Amino acid sequence: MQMRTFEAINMKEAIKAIKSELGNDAVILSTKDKAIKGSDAKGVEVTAVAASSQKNTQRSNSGESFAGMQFYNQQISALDQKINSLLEKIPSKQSLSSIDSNISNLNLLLNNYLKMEKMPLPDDAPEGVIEVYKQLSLMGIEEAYLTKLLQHLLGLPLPKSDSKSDDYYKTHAMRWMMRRISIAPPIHFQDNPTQVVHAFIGKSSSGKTSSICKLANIIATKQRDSLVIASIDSSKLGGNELLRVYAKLLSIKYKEFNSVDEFIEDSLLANHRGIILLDTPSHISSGDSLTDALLNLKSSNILIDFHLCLSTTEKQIHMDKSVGQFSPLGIKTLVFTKIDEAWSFGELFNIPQKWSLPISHFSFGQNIPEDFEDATRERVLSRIFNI
Ligand SMILES: Nc1nc2c(ncn2[C@@H]2O[C@H](COP(=O)(O)OP(=O)(O)OP(=O)(O)O)[C@@H](O)[C@H]2O)c(=O)[nH]1
Ligand SMILES: [Mg+2]
Repeated sequence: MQMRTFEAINMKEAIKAIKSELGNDAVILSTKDKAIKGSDAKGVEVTAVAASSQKNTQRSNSGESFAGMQFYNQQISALDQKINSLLEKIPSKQSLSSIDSNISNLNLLLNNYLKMEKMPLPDDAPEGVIEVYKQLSLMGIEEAYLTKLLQHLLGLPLPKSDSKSDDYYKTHAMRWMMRRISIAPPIHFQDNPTQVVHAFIGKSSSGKTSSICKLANIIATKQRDSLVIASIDSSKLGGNELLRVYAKLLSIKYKEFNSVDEFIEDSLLANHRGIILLDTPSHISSGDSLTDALLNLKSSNILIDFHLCLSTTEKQIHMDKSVGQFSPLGIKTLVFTKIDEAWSFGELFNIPQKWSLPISHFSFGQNIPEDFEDATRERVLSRIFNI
């Protein structure tokens, strides 16, 4: 086999040269554009092989096969490069799973939206129903839930006495909502002798660090020795000062890490039995997204629960975004913070409903450890109904 590479100003010229050198049976193996030396114009480079060339019979067999091998090696390494560059473009398993979960988020929200059959308040609705409707509407309860509640209230038998109509409908509305509020067991209830990491996640200033200090105080009363506070938040200079000082005050072990990987590889994790409260950053500076970095925690063998802190001073759309952002991690519970600064409490009902997530705790002030409590259905209702 004789293989040769030809350079010419165009394909026609190249074929002419091939035919004259390798004969009419020559087979073209590859073509590519090539700059012509000393000019801006582009020419072609064609590699061809003589099919049954008489001219080449003098060539030694070993020389031919060497040239052939060289050619195929070049082709294979070019293919290799192409495959590698394609592989680089294929999204990682993690980003696929995050896309997957974002699609399910969208699906969920779309379904939620489609299910909303908005029902106008009928003119002849009882006074008590109108009162409840107005109050809940003012509190920001979503239209979809208001409509369902309205259908429920309007389906009730009329109250026996008109003077008690307000209370009658309010009590029924509260019962209806009570059945739908999902509360998680408080984090400090878990007397698990094995190691569990409770990671607090959320947007910047959502109350992660403060909640950890408050919770550590409760857990320390029962399990001081098996409690550890750790932080992988190295985003701010001195950002962990509160945790460090508070851990010292409570005589609890404290350790900080520069990254998720550092935490996973640390001996603390391998040897500790008991609860680790883990503080996380609201963003990271490396190329990975925060959720991707935290996903590494999940894929390691650590038993980890993620608790999402949501500041009630935020608008609901921002809370929804926060849940959406962190949902690939599998959020275990919601911690509503800054309840003392909120104007309306509809989100305490809307967000857990919409995302099917239970609430574990409320934080209602800056005082550590006082302003923190276990979530209860009654607390949610008392905030919403202002009682
Ligand atoms: N009023 C009020 N302030 C709170 C509450 N929880 C936290 N704060 C305050 O909100 C600010 C931010 O709280 P952090 O606990 O540092 O929030 P974080 O999520 O750790 O913030 P980053 O680490 O910066 O993302 C601090 O000034 C806290 O004192 C609360 O329930 N009510
Ligand atoms: Mg913090």
